[in-house]
Amino acid sequence: MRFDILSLFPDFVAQIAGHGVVGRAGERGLLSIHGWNPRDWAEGNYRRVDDRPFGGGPGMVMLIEPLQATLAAMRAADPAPAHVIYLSPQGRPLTQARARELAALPRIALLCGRYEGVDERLLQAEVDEELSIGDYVLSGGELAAAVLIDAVARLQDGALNDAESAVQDSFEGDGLLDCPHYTRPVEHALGKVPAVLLSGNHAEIAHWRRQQSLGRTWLRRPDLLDEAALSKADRKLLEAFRAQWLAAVGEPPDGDA
Ligand code: 9WO
Repeated sequence: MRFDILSLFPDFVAQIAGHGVVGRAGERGLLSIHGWNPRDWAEGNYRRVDDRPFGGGPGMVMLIEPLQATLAAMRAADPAPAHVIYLSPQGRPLTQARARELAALPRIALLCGRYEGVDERLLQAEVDEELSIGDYVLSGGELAAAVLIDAVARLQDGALNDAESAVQDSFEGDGLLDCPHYTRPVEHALGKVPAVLLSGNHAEIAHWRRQQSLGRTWLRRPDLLDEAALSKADRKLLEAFRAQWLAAVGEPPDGDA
């Protein structure tokens, strides 16, 4: 799969996205990342890529022409059709489900805005999808693009090692939060490892982990619980977790119905 980054700082995105799992996927030939700087396609001695907003106000807006020229150069470099994504707080939320769909595409172009954003006409004409990685404002789309590349690249077949894939399946399969993890030492000033994990009883361990996942999702992200398809056994595990938690704390967590 091919990623094209359109940005005033394309190397920055390629750098942060080029480590760890994603870097290894690149070495394995599973993906490539290409940077395109609109400054290189801007006209005149000053190579302007931005101008003042009509209607007044602070900040600058990215010009149509340099971005169109950059997109044209990007398309001319490879015949594969590119799905063009603009990263902004106004986009639909990026989810694991959407990342999985994007991972099946042959080519994704990531348009990274700076300043106050991009002329709306360019977005209307050239962008297939606008995505947000969360409800906060960054200084530009670059970090959001790196996040998207990381989320999508690790889903390429062969990107993850076996151990990493197992972890991924347990999160993605059910949409619940992960259970807590422990390693050596068994006893530490900060606390003991839960005895069940030392029991060697794999069925009990699996039950405990499932219950922790359900309980943490209930406490921290009850919105995810609404979407999760819970089995009868899950409901019993969660009910027991709730009863224990309420007995210990005495009142339900914020926002619990
Ligand atoms: C800058 C600015 C300056 C003066 C007055 C108002 C202003 N608004 C902005 C602004 O929101 N700039 C954005 C920066 C324009 C699009 C690219 N930028 C961006 C993307 N910030 N945060 C994101 C982002 C992308 C995906 N998910 C979360 C946040």
